[in-house]
Amino acid sequence: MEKLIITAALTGAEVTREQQPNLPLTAEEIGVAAYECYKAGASIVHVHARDAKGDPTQDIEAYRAIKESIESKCNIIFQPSTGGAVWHTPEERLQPVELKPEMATLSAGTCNFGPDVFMNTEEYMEKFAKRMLELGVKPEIEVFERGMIENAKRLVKKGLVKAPLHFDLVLGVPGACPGTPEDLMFMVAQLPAGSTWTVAGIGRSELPLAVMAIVLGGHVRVGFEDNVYYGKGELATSNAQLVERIVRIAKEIGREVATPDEARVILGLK
Ligand code: KMH
Ligand code: ZN
Repeated sequence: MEKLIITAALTGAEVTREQQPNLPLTAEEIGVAAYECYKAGASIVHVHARDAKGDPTQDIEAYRAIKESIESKCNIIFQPSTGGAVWHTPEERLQPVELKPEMATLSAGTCNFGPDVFMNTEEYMEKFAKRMLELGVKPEIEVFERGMIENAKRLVKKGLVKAPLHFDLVLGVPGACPGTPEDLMFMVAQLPAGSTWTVAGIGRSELPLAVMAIVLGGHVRVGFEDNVYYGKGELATSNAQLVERIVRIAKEIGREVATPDEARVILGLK
């Protein structure tokens, strides 16, 4: 089995300091959190920027500051979000791709997202994919529902995304696909042959789905974007604490953990 890639989703667009007092918000805080996760065993950081008030922003300069902060500390793979928050325009969301990161997320369809709608029309999925292709940015295909895997296959047919694809199965978002073991097994079975995949279980599904992915040969995403708790009613003290637990479990099961450079090879990054 290939080595395990652990992604730390540090901040997200929705989580607040009221919900998680240790949420990293500034470029420096996000850089430090990325470094702690790198030391713990993560090889990718999935990043959302926040403005001076702590609100989500897709401003390219905010992402540039985060990228520089992370790169000054370690060689972890920087993966900015193009999902942003549900109210960002597609033009706002696409901005961090212009920094030519090694990877960026590419959401593969529209779904309910709690009380809101996370909008990803075909026109904009194609626009995002085309720009990433032009800039040599590897998309991580974000899948919240079954049909989104078919949308990704259509992007490949149109020549807008190159196989092998890398998927992030985001399971347990209220309003989208639940995060049960059966849902994960079903989604994995639908992926095109040769794909790599990671799972981001939301809330209480984070840990069980992560353990399944370790066993099945997938990869794992943890972090405050997806889950602010360590245990029932117990807030995590840091993103790194959540990474450390995955490393411990992987070691017990006998799955080695990838360094950032090993993850680059597995994902075919330049
Ligand atoms: N914040 C969500 C609406 C991504 O980062 O690419 C979308 C999201 C996906 O988080
Ligand atoms: Zn995200």
